[in-house]
Order: sequence, then structure tokens, then C-alpha cells
Amino acid sequence: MVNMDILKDNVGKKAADLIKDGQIVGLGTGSTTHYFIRYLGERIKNEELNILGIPTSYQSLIKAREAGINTTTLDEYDIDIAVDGADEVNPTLDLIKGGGAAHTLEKLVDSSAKKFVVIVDESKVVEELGKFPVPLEIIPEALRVVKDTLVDLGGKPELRMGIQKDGPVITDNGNFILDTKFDKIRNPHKLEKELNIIPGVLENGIFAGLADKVIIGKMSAIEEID
Ligand code: ABF
Repeated sequence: MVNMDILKDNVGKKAADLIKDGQIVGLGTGSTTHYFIRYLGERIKNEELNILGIPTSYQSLIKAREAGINTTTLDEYDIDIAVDGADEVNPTLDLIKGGGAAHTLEKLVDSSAKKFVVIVDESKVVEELGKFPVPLEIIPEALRVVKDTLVDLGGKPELRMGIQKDGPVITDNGNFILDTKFDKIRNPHKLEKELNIIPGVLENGIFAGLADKVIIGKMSAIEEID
């Protein structure tokens, strides 16, 4: 296991140890959260815990089933704690998420939770958001118009292409992702609001002021910021 995977494994286990019997748990998307889901599945089996998971993507639904975690929906239950990854975290715990193209449902689940815990390796920690492009989920019909608006806002939008590069990534909701580079994002709260009022934008990947705790996997130790 390479160093980064060891860091993800460590924070995934740390987060899984936070979960209490009887809780409803938001299950994030991405490779770091995959470690959390596996460890949570082990705890459910070994300790016979009564836990229900609410996934944030088809990916996390499938990982939950593989891990033996029973799932439910936001229509049925409130969420006690959500655990999710991130692409960037700044010192005030504002995030950029969406590298996994799942940020629309992630933001709904993570913001609905009584407690939102972020698990990252140390490479995600930045002084200021913006090195990672902000993903925006847009309806396909809005592609040209939203790109033009983002350029007017100082962004450099790029349509996210699939691995084969023969077509765009299509989200779980059937939409496109515009990865948009902004220079240093000094006011994440302001930009998050400006992006979401653009007609045709479903959700953007700035999660300003939502995280309650960030668990950072470092080579030296695990750091927790509340
Ligand atoms: C998902 O996980 C995305 O919102 C975020 O972009 C990604 C981070 O992935 P990883 O943990 O694989 O680095 O929550």
C-alpha cells in the first residue's frame, strides 16, 4: 500500500470508530470514503451494530452493499452523521468537492446531517481554495451559456470528459460537469452563492462553512480540526 493509501486508510478507520449503534450515516463518495465504508461494514458485522447508511452516489451505494451496510433514503430518516472526502480544505474548513462528480447529492446529504465529518489525506490541505478547479453540475442544454457566464466571472471552465475522452462525463443525475478554474478563492461563501444563481447550474463544489470536523491523515499522525 503506497503512503497516500495508508493515510486514507488511517482516517477512514478513525471516522468509522466515531459511529454509534443505532445511527443513520451519510456515506460519501471517493477513495478515502471507501476505506471508511469498509471499516464501518466490519464494525457492523463484528459488533452487530444497527446502522443504516444513506449513500451520496451510485458508487457509494454499491460500496455500501459490498460492505454489508443496509441503506435507506433521506425521505425516511434524518442523518446523524455524514462522512465524506474532499478535494481541498482551507484553514476555516471550507471545502472544494466534486472530483468524484457526486457533489450535488453529497452537498444535500452532508448539509442535512447533524454532524458532517470530512476525511482527507494531507495533500488536500491548502492555505486558500482554488488550486483545484471548482466542479459545477449543469444541465446539458446550458453548456454554452453557463460557460460564457463563468468566463465573465473570471473562471476558466472545462467540460469534464470521460476516461476514454470520447464524450463528456455524465453524472448520476444525467448532467455535465464543468470544472472551472478560478484564481485564489478568497471568499468561498460569496463565490458559492454567485455560482448557484447562474441559470442552468444545478450545484457547485464549494462547500463553505458546512464541515463540523476535518480528520487529516498525515505521515506523522492523524490531526483533527473541529
Ligand atoms: C468525493 O470524494 C468528492 O466530492 C471529492 O472530490 C472526492 C475526493 O476523493 P478521494 O477521497 O478519492 O480523494 O467526496
